[in-house]
Amino acid sequence: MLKLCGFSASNYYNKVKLALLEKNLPFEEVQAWVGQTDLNASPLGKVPYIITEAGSLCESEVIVEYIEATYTQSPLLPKDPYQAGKVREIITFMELYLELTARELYAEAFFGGKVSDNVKERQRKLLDKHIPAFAKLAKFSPFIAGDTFTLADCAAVCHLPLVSSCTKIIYGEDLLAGLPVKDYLKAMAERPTVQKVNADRKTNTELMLSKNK
Ligand SMILES: N[C@@H](CCC(=O)N[C@@H](CS)C(=O)NCC(=O)O)C(=O)O
Repeated sequence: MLKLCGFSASNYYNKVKLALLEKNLPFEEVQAWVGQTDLNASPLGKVPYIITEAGSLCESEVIVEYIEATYTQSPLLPKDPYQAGKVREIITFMELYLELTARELYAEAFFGGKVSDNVKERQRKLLDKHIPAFAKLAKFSPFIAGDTFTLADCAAVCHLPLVSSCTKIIYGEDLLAGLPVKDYLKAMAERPTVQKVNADRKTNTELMLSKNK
């Protein structure tokens, strides 16, 4: 059986977990905290990674693409290559320009650390440029890439809440407030798969924070 390695507080881990749940695939979760990962499977020590019968794979987008190509049930990408490209475009924007930009602030926003004013200013400028660009691509109608649940929703459900809460903590305002993110997340949270991911995330985040104390 496919093994998903990492921990449920991680947004990238949860993106893969949500894709597996949506496709109704059997998988085993193997808890591996940062610092306890298999460096052969994930050379940068990042989570998630998966163990398949063929071997290991790391990087969440590579993993979900592998799963999508291997298991055709409940497709999470449109058949049409251009439409599939539009889904991937939204994922790339969310990860490269929103999540990774906001990530520079997580140490202070979530982990009791400090981020310099310079970094806060630099990331704010980037977010002020990246968020309107993302807004041009995202559909929220009702799914992030249009009328069907796709891999872009698996990513959005896990990344957007972090960008919202982190910018609220650091800048005193949710920089995604101009987009229908709240209503979107509320609608997504009606899915049993999302409920499972969110419930596990809450429990695991508490565990992680108590371990780090
Ligand atoms: N691009 C990677 C990002 C994964 C990532 O950053 N995971 C975090 C946890 S949310 C991690 O493992 N951080 C530890 C580190 O970077 O050393 C992916 O898509 O899988």
